[in-house]
Amino acid sequence: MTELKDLEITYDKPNWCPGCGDFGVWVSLKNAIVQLGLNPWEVVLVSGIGCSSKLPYWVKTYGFNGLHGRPMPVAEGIKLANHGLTVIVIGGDGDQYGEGGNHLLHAARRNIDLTVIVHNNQVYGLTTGQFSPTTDIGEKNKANPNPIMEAPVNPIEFALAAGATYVARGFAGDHKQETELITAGIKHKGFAMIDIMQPCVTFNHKNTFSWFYERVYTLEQEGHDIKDKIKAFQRAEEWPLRRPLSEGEKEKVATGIFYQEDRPTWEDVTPQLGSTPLVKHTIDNRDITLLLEELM
Ligand SMILES: Cc1ncc(C[n+]2csc(CCOP(=O)(O)OP(=O)(O)O)c2C)c(N)n1
Ligand code: SF4
Repeated sequence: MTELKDLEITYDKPNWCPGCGDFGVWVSLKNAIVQLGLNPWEVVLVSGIGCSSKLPYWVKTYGFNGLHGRPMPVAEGIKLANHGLTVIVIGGDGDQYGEGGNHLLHAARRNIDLTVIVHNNQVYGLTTGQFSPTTDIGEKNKANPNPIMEAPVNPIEFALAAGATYVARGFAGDHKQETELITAGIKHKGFAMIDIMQPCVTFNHKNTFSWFYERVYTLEQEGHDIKDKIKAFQRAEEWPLRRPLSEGEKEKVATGIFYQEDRPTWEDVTPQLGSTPLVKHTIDNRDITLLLEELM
């Protein structure tokens, strides 16, 4: 039985800024691994580059810290080589919706059995707060003195349209819900994307913990039907806004599971994998002469 102490790294501890939302995601992910009874050696955390992407350093499972925006191909490769493993992708909003957006799109439509946790702080944190694809319209800061004119990416709509079969939004200020969403995402058979709003206390002075506390509500409270894709799009459309706020208007930020469906995974429809992971297939000494002749 895995306990939290089995996931602790003893020689190092996180160097995120005090109060960073990354801590919340870190704790919730470890809780989810324990609650699911996963052994540390059955889990691989794959990340890109960014403050959030350092998370695998501080969880005692297998881990791979790759290139900015590129954790998805690595994770897909690991999953195909050994689909007995639980593979979890960790990245920031820049990593996943900017540089890695194309990989996210194709992994979602394949419905490969991965869980993607996006630490969405609406800035590029590690490189000192430049605007990311999810920065609110009209924002400006030291790194970007002119108000941003582009409408933000809507991660929930993006994942729904791409074909993800589990789509959720969490908030790093609600550990209970965050743990539940991550646990359900890992349990889900297919491509699960969890967008977690996690304030960057150093570089995003707008979307703070208190900003979210005043705006978040849960879909569960509203009786949302997670099997209804049209309703999921309607809820997703509420936020982020693609236009400046009107006078007296206040955003509503839905959290919880927007959508979940059962659909065959990429592993299910790839006959070469079968029920035994590729790494466990026995290699015999077949003569490949005929194959070579056919290809020459
Ligand atoms: C291809 C490439 N482009 C740019 C960079 C520089 N870079 C490193 S981290 C980063 C931003 C990370 O932001 P995000 O993914 O949102 O994660 P956060 O730091 O906010 O957690 C950038 C632009 C890089 N390392 N590689
Ligand atoms: S810069 Fe922002 S995202 Fe990075 S550790 Fe500090 S608070 Fe967290």
